[in-house]
Amino acid sequence: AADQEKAIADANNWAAPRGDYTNQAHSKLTQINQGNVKNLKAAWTFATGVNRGHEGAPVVVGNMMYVHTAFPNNIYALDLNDNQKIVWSYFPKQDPSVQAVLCCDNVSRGLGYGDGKIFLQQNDGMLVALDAKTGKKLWDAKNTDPKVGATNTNAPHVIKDKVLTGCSGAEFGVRCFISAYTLDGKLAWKAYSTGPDAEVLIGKDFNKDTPLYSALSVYEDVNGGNKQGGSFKKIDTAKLKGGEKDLGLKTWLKPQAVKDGWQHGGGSVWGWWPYDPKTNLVYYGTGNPSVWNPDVRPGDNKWSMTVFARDLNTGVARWGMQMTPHDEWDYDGINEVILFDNGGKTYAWHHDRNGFAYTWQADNGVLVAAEKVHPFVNWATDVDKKSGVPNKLASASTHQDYNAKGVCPAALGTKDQQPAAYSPKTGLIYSPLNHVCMTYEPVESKYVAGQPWVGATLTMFAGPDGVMGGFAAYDPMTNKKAWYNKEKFSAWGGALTTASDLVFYGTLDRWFKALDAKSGKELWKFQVGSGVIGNAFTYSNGGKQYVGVLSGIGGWAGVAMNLGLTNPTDALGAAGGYAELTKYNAAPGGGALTVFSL
Ligand code: PQQ
Repeated sequence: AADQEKAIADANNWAAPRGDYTNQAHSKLTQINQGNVKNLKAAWTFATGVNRGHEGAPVVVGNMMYVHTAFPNNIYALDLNDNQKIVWSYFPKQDPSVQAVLCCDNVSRGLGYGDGKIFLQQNDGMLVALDAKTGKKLWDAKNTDPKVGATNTNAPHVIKDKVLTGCSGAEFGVRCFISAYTLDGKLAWKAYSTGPDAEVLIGKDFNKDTPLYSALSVYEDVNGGNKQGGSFKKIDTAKLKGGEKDLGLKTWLKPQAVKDGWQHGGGSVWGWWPYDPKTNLVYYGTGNPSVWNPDVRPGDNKWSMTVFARDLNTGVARWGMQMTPHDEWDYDGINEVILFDNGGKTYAWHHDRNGFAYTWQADNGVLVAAEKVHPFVNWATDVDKKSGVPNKLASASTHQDYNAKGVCPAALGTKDQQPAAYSPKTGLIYSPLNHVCMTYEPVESKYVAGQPWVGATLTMFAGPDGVMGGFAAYDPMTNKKAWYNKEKFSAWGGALTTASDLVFYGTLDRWFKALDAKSGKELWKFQVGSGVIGNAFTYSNGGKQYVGVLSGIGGWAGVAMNLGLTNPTDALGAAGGYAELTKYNAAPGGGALTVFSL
């Protein structure tokens, strides 16, 4: 939408979920700099009136700020020229039972803006467009059905004349997708993560520069593969035949827990999606294959765990690479892609849950770098550049009724929903980290529509550095680390970079921090009301720069403490791993926005 593109071009605004189409979360504002950041003071706060995890960031356009909340996904439109007075508010009516089918807390990752509208993707699957001036509802569309366990937590992404939204529910056996609507509410296209090429929107040119990404079977079984004692060995790349069709069907082999497993195959879509106007490609990742018990879905389970590049107009996929074929650990591939330029070319960067950071040539998907983000990653040794296939280690293979111990990273990955940021000034990526390992025991589980269908029991614990998290900078052309700071807990909130070489992020023990982007040295911090799982953002109003962040503990890391769950395996292992959060946060954490200025 023209108004959105104009708003994005003006650095005073924060008009898209990650600032602009690149997903860099980089601001050109420089008033707050390395010299004066120590003087940052709280300018104003806003309690959202809602408890539980608050993810994402508000939208700022001109004098208006639009703030979203966790379920029931209320919206407040605040006038920044009039002491943040509420101009309008919107209170969706959602069936409270939808909360029971959200896997990882009642989160919403924010709002979309464009065409004079504010777009909200409710947890109950309704995509809603409101008049940005008045809050009046203009249209809604039913995107997912919570009756079968399908929900939404993603922010709607407005890109040119489309609004993109996703689908959550791989812990409920949902067959997920990404969908694009026109700005007046008509479905333009829908691309499933599993199934026949016609429904995954795979055309004849798919992976034409990277044919081995479309190979039928990328592992050979060792000692019976899917059975206890078995594991998987990467097939010699020279023996792989690429360019195969309908892999979303053919890589779901039998026998399976449920007939035609791809029909309940997960591949959820709930991340942050960038767009490159030069090629008209939009990028996103798909989540884990359902069910978590890998033995009952032999095969690579395509196209779960995949980063796709799709044409914005048609949805047809240009390329797609599966990061974790035949997932055995819940290493969802949904983490954001960040686009950046280097030497006249555009690259797509992605820190996967599986503990590898990937860099592709953005237009054709050629893999240029794939490295472990931390040496503790112990399920694979490396990634084959031609096929994208990881060399799995038998020692980390998981099987039904066998408790695999000491697998690193844990299911929530070396990074989860918390988006990284990039600075074109330093040329570095800044990634919030999880430093968590696990035990993982797949168990038999029967599919019942609308009921949890997980099929594994986990415990989580701190990794070998003795902490649960960190924050690190990487060179995205090599994915080698520039610097690394430890954090007591996972850094579960998104990063922001500014042209004054600052990087901001929040922590689960309530700190909001500013670092020197070059060295990682901490320059300032402030303790907010509850743990931060929201994304740092910045804007300028009346000539003054502000930085802000939503607080409100939650997400997968905080859901157990929010619900008072204390059995270590509760909340898929988060209850034990993050038990100490109760020493830093009241439960259930209340949502608030805190905004700072000089
Ligand atoms: N959500 C969070 C969060 O907000 O902290 C963390 C996770 C989700 C995960 O680690 C997941 O695996 C996950 N999986 C699905 C899915 O497979 O459908 C959905 C979501 C979600 O929508 O929040 C999460």
